[in-house]
Amino acid sequence: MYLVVQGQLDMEGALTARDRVGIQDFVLLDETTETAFLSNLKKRFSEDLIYTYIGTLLVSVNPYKELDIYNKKQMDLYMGVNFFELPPHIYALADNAYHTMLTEFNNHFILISGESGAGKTEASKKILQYYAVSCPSTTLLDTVRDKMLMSNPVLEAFGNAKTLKNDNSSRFGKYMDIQFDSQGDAVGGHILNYLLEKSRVVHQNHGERNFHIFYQLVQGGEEDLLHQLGLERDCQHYNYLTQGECAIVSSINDKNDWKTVKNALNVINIDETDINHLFEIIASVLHLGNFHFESNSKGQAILNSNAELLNYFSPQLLGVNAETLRKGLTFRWIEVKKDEVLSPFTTDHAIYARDALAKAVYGRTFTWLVNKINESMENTNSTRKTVIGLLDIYGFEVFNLNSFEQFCINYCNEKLQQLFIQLTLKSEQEEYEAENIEWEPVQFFNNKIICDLVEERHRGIISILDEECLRPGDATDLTFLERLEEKMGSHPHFVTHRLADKMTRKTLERGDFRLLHYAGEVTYCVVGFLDKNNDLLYRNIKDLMRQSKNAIVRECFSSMDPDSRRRPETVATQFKSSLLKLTEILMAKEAWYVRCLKSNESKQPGKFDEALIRHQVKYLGLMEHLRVRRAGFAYRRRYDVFLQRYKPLCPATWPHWRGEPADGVEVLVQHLGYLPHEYKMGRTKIFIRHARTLFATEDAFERCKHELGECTSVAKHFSN
Ligand code: AOV
Ligand code: MG
Repeated sequence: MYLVVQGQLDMEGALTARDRVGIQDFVLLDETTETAFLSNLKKRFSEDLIYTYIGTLLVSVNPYKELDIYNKKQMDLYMGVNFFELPPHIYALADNAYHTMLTEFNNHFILISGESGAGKTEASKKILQYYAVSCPSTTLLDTVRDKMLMSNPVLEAFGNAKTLKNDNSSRFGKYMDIQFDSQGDAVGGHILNYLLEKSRVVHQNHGERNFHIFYQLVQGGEEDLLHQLGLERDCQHYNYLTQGECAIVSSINDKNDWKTVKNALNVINIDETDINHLFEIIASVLHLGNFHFESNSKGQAILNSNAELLNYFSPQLLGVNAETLRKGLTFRWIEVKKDEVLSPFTTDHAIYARDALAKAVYGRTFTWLVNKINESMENTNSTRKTVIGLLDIYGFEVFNLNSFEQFCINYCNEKLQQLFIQLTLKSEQEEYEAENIEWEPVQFFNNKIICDLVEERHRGIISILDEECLRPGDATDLTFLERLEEKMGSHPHFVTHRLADKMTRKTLERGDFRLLHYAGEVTYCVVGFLDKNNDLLYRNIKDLMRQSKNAIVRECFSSMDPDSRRRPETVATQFKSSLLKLTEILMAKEAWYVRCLKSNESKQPGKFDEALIRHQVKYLGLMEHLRVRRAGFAYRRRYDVFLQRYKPLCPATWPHWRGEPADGVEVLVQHLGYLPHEYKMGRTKIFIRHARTLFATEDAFERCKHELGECTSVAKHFSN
């Protein structure tokens, strides 16, 4: 508790943060060595204290066990309470973002980062729950909140899957705006989704699964429903579900999840007809996966599947003519002098066409679902809105075999690291310079060089990949690799087959290239890069889907580029543009950070793998962040803004200060007893070293408001 004693702020309370179980804020550590950092983290982790601050940044270590710290009682405890008054918590961060938004009427976002399995999605759910439960409420708004909450199980069912890193790994990126009105009521939401890993629909590596929804339907679906969809209650029956050889996972209860998802679909206003269409699509994908092709004597593909099934599922589920579908999967339709000519596929081609269709139908349905959720969470009433954005994307990942998907995911993580660097380390130091604040620069690794390597126009990997995709003739994955080697061979973060031994003493296979990412080395196998980047679907199949009787399929395919002859942008280029837009959206908001750390690779409760955590602390730049924070200033406010808010705390500034705002601020903070090392006066702003100083001032303000609230002029000031 902070006390105002004759105008002085007593910060004893805040300093007792140093307790038996480590220090709550790394800024208060005696030393800033990595060893001291890790030892503090470990001490706290062994006491189930998974959260620690670096100033206002929250570090979270995945405990891999349920902790009793996410209940309503805890939420109530953290409501309206400043940082440092209570043990660090994700609720404290959520609450502080919320209250800053309300007092400053500006937009915020919470960037949750960390590698795959570190706890980002769990953290984002906890934040959303906090807002849904603890913001003021009305019956009407309750339904909006239910929808926001229920969007999670639906999107996780369709967009998450078991990988080797995480049993519930996000396979899409998600940015969700939670909209608040001026009273602080959560009134609406909007989701932007990023690149779903569609290839998982048709292929899963060993030990991994397809998206959860398939298993939920097969295992949890009601008898009638399965019968209607022509499905067996046996995952082993479906090629698209069995490649990873782990359809059943002990940590996942597909049957229960099915019930949750069905209920959630109702809450988010998807009507019965659409729900049926949705399940028909899921079943269609499973049936498609069981299509086999054989070669006839001329090497042409022939569909060799259960004719009865084809005749049933095509019209009944996918809503298209069975014969046209069969033709679409075994022939290419070419226009010759305005006539359509059928050119037979080989079996490889036919499999390609089948898989492309399955991926396209699933991927577009996912986007349809996001749009539906957005419609249901849309708020049209309130005029003045501010938002808190929650960013939860797929974390950095390295497998034994890394492909185009890992390339995109890891590139996305590079971009977010770059954003973090720009917003914290770089701009922070630039601001001190601009404000003439004396400052000892902190060195840090700037990963911009890796972002450029991937995305630079005409020169980056994506451009080279696109060029190969567009080059007519003999372009293949291997020619793409050759181009890369020609152009990138000497780049410090790119390792080619030829240079591998010399540089890293680790061999590379012929079809591989290696990137030295901010978070570690990743070897990518180029096989499939061109196809995945092109993501082509044969035109006749698209046309067929556009005529589907299944309304969702029809909608998904008719909303495509009307000029279907024009070549669509490649997947990587689209992804690059969407990340650029995301960066712009985020840059316009005030940032809060949650850095999630994975405690161990084997998902064991309570195990603190020091080497693994040290590595993450390093690459996430936490030590540099700590150094900047310690040497720097946690808070800064423009003089006029600061003075306007806190002037009632000092007789000399209340009700009016006639001089320069900076002078008024100086008088005010002197009166409040700020010590010289606690703040600095810049050109346009006051810089306050520790957040707790500002919070103590804020507490004094609240107290003053309470005590003097009856006085009209003061009350008027507080209501502003
Ligand atoms: P991720 O989102 O960071 O990975 P998740 O949030 O899905 O990781 O967390 C992975 C698993 O760790 C969860 O399913 C939980 O079992 C456990 N876990 C995480 N946070 C907590 C917590 N606060 N308390 C208890 N258990 C937790 V990825 O989406 O793969 O990048 O792509
Ligand atoms: Mg996740």
